[in-house]
Amino acid sequence: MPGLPVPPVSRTILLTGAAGGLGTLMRGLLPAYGYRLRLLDAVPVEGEPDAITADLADTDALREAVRGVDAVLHLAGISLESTFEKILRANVEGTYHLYEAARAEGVRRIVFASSNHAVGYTPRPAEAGALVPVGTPRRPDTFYGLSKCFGEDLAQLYWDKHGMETVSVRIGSCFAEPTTVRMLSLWMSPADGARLFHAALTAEDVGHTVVYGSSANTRLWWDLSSARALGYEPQDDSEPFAAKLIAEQGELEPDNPDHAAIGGAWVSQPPLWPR
Ligand code: NAI
Ligand code: 15L
Repeated sequence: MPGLPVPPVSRTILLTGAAGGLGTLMRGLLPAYGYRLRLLDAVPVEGEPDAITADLADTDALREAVRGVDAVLHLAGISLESTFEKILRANVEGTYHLYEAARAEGVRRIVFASSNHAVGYTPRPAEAGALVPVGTPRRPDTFYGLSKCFGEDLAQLYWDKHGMETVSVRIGSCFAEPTTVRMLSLWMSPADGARLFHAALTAEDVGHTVVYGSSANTRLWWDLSSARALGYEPQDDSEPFAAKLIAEQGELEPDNPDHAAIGGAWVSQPPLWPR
């Protein structure tokens, strides 16, 4: 059947952040790949009475949640800029607690939702067709982006130290449709998101691999080759949305805050201090 994975898999995956936007999309899409999903979120997951309601700070609940799963798709966390203290607790300490629980329970692989904001200050390519490589130095644009850098380094440490594998997916913008001109370059359709997560969950010998998460956009800014090497074959392109968005918002001219860097307007966002 077109669009469905071949072959289907039969694996139990812990999906953290299951109540969120991306978690909700993936709850809809990943079962078609054969996954059994165990769900976790700090808040109840609507329509899912068996979902685990637990904070990433609850180490006992995390141990139980990861017990017996084949892999974790780790989406939980603060998904926008916040105070350093909040980011520290949810994204830094929370991700550490998850990795420790997974290590203790012998889970072999985590797919980690990193973000374009880990490289947010990277200038967007000046020439059409030039692509930012996955090995570009990280340049977080926010405390949020910094926490994603931490997550990537944590993943590397757990691979080197414990042999636990991770695919860190620097997601662009995964929503039903792109809503800004910048997103025309970074958009990952939900269906391509499921394809990429499936590839990241099933590819062999990934060690710690960092990939960018986008569809095959005509206006792509970054290099998808490490994602493709996992077996990811994006099927979508944001271009059908381009004419309408450009008519409404204009091209990314220098006066547009989204113009200069991959992180868009996030690079000019003032820091949020603790109180
Ligand atoms: P979201 O904010 O809609 O969902 C995040 C979920 O995590 C929420 O349901 C929230 O309750 C849960 N959560 C937050 N702190 C928690 C904690 N301490 N313990 C347990 N659960 C907690 O975010 P979205 O858009 O679904 O993103 C999912 C992940 O993907 C996030 O890690 C985000 O940083 C990352 N990402 C998403 C992108 C996107 O385009 N949607 C782009 C780049 C990265
Ligand atoms: C992210 O990392 C956020 O989690 C998501 O909500 C979007 O803002 C996305 O980046 C983006 O840059 O569009």
